Amino acid sequence: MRPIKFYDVTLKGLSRVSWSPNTCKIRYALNLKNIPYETVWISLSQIFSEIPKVTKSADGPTAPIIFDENNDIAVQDSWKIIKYLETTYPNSPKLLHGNEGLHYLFYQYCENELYDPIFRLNCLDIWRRAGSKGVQSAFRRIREEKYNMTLEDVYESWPEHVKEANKALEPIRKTLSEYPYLSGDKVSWADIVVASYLHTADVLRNDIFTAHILNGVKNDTTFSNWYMKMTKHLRYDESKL
Ligand SMILES: N[C@@H](CCC(=O)N[C@@H](CS)C(=O)NCC(=O)O)C(=O)O
Repeated sequence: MRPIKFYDVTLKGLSRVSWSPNTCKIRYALNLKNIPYETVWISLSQIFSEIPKVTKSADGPTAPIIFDENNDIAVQDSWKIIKYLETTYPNSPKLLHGNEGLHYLFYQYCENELYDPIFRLNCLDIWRRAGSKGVQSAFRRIREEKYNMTLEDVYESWPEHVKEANKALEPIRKTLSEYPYLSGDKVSWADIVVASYLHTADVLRNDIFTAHILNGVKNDTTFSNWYMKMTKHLRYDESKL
């Protein structure tokens, strides 16, 4: 089998670190499924110049995408990618465990409740490392319009983001106090989604993440143990620029 090409996004000063909550899901999935791949690192601005050359699609370019030479196919969007990997490589370890709908539901919960507070916690750091001036100004404009405040004010209001993230994590912590993984005995897409979102804060605002989220609930070591167990699967391939 030829290795799958996996497009991941790099930030200035963090070369070859999978910081993105979106691409990280697919790195986890490829590692856990033992599917051979090679990373193609691109910058935020290259999402717009390089991705369309691969997808040849009219859809707005986003990362992650994969290109599977074995079937001559490009797949865009992390949910579509995990479904593709599950059906195309049925002998690799399963991550949806025959429960696609339930995993989709959980994914939607995380997108709605967890993604945004984590993003707000990190958005000034992403902006600082975004690369070109053009990308930086578009990034700032879009987020400041959305949040109706400056990125610096979003940065300063981190206690609010932490509170919101911890609220969203409540049912997740509770589930992990009953089961080793979020969908039971085996690691699954649900674990990947939460671990990937948290990983962004781990990379970009490590002190706040560690003190207030990872160890944010007194006497709850189950959650941090689960997170540490997950990060062991965040390996890197022999990647190329
Ligand atoms: N739903 C998509 C979201 C991907 C996404 O938004 N990726 C970011 C990079 S981390 C991106 O491509 N942003 C560029 C844009 O939205 O214009 C997925 O899960 O793959």
